[in-house]
Amino acid sequence: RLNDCHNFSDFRRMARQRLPGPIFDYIDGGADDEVTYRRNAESFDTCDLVPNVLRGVSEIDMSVTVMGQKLAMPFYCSPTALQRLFHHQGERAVAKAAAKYGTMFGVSSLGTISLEEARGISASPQVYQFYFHRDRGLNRAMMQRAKQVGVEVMMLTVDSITGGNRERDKRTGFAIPFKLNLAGMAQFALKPAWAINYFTHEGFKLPQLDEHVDMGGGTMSISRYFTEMLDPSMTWDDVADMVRQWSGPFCLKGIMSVEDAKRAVEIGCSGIVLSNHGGRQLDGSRAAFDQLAEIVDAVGDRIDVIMDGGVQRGTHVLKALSLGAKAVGIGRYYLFPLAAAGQPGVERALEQMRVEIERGMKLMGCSSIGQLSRENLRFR
Ligand code: HOC
Repeated sequence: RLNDCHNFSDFRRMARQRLPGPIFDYIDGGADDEVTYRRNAESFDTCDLVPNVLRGVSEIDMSVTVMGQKLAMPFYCSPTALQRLFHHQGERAVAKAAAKYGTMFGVSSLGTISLEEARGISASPQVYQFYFHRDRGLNRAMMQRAKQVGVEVMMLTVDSITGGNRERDKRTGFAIPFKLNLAGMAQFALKPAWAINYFTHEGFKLPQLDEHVDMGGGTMSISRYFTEMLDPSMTWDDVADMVRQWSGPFCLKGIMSVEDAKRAVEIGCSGIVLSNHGGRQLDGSRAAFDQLAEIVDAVGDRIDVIMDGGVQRGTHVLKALSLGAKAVGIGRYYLFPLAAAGQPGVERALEQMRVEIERGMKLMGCSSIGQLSRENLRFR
C-alpha cells in the first residue's frame, strides 16, 4: 500500500482511509470556503518553467543555507501541531526522517513531544514555533526553554491572533484530547487500527504547554485555544523585544505584505515565512507563491525569504526558488504520509520530493540552486 503512494494525492487518500474523519478533516481543512487553501496549490500553475539544456548536470547540489542553517535539500518540515494524534509516532517520526535527509524540522508549542526529546532524536537544525500568548511569562518561559535545549531558530507565528473559521472542525466537533465518549467510540469502531495505536501508546500530551495550562480534564477546541490563550494586542514592539531577548536566528511566520516584511527587517529578524497558514486562517488571502516576487524584490537582499502553502511537487519548490525564495516549507505534504504510515511514510515522501527536485534541476540545466533565476520562469 505504501508502495502505491507516488504523490501527494496518493498519501492523502491513504491517510483518509486510516484516520478518524474529524482528524483527517482537521489536517485537510481550510477556513470559510477554502478558497485560499485551493489557491495555494493552484498558484504554482500560473507560471511555466523555461529549461536550459546542455549544461553538464551529472552532479546536482541542491543544498541551501537559510537563516544560518545548512540544509541538504531546499525544503524543510514546517512545525505543525498535534502530530501524535495523526500517528502514534508523531514528531519522533518526522524528526528522524528530517535527520536522515539532512533537513530542518519544526517542533510546535502545540507539539506532542518535548523540545528536549526532539533534540535528542535529531541533530538536524530545529525550529521552535510558538504563538504570542496572553500570559507574557509563558512566552518568556518558552523562549528560555528553547535556548536551553539549543534550538537553532525561533519562529513566531503572527497570523493567528484569532482562529480561522474552520467549518469542517465545527461540524465534526474536533477538539483535543480525543475522547472516548459516544462519538469517540464510533470513530474507534470505524478506524480500529488507528485507535488501537492511539490508545495503547502513552497518553496525549502537549509537553510545551501542559505545565502552563489546566484544561481541567476537559477538551480544547481550536477556537478556544486561539481566543482564550493568544493575545490579539500583540504589536511590533512586543516582537522586537522577543527578537532582542532571543539573540539568534528569529523568524516571523505569516508575513504577507511588503510593509510587514520591511518591519521584520527593521526589528532584526533573520527570516520571514510568507504563509497564509495553509489556508486555515484568513480565507481569501493571497497565495504565498503569488506574493513572493514582490517581497523578494523589497527585502530579499536583507532577510531570508521563505514560503509555504500548497507545495506538492519538486517543481513547485523549483518555481519558488527561481523567484528568489531561500527555502520552502512543507506541511500537509509530510503530515498525510505520517498519518498514512508513520516514519516510513514521511521518509518516502521526503525521498520523492528529493528525487523530483533532482530530476527537475537536471531537466532545467541547473546543477546548483544558485543557478535558478527568474529567467527560468514565465507567468502566463
Ligand atoms: C486545539 C489547539 O496551527 C492549526 C495550528 C494550531 C492548532 C491549535 C489547536 O491548526 O492551524
